[in-house]
Amino acid sequence: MTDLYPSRISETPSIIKRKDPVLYNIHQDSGPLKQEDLNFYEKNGYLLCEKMFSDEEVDILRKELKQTMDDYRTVDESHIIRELGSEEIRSVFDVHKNTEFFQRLSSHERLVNIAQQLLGSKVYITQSRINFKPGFKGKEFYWHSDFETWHVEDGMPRMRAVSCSIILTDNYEFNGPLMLIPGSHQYYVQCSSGTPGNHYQQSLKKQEFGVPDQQSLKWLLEKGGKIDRATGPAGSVLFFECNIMHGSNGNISPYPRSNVFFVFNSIKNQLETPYSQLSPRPEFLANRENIKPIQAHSFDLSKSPLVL
Ligand code: 6CS
Ligand code: FE
Repeated sequence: MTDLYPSRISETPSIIKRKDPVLYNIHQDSGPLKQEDLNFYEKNGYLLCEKMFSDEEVDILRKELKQTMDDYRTVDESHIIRELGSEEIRSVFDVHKNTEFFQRLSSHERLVNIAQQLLGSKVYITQSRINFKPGFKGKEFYWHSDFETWHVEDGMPRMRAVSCSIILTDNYEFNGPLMLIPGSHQYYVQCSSGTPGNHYQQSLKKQEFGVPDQQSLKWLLEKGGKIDRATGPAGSVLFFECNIMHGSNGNISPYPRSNVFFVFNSIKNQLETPYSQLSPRPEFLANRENIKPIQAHSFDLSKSPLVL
């Protein structure tokens, strides 16, 4: 089978055009997003929906996030990622499986209906995580396309996934918000070759392979015209296309920046063997077991235990 998106096979990086649509089977009536939102997403590769969750809901979400972090503070398991050279928690993966609250949240109709509308099919979660970026100490995420990693290391066949980041703290210019290059999802940067074994153990702390070269980044930036930032109040939700070039700076401000992050993949785009010689990454990063389409639910976040 030919690989539509080869990467890390040559020492010389290059850029090819995207070979998949951005929106699938799209018409406005198939979900909650309006035509102008769909157009924005198609053109730019992301969409920030301000205040999708109310202040009361954000309080509950933040409490659950803190609880999860406290629960894992001293736990040494592979799905809990700490910062390089410190005990500070950077990310907790697989929250849609390991915590009841986040499991339910991942089926919330507000999120799922949008993911279905963008991807034109039923969806499932291929990866979930909570990212903490504490004040003073939060570290950066270097520029990358998620799809490049998911294709090469996890065997995601096509660009038909969307990440959904629920912003739980106000995001300012100065507390390390996500930065995105508009329109970069239309191009695929073929990164230079070489990936160490068990790459994820290092890349989740600091990614150095499967990242674009500086020339390609400059090229994407010239095309896109600017670096956009996902700034906005807590409760906003950012949907971003799996191939958009993004990253974030460290956080030396006193204000934390944390988010919950679900990756919805089309049920028609399930993972295969990696598009490389690498062994598949663990289940907590790339879900393959018991894949079922999500049934969207509407429920009240403040009910505890949550009633579906
Ligand atoms: O490894 C992953 O699946 C995600 N994390 C990083 C640091 N890069 C690629 C992707 O976003
Ligand atoms: Fe990413």
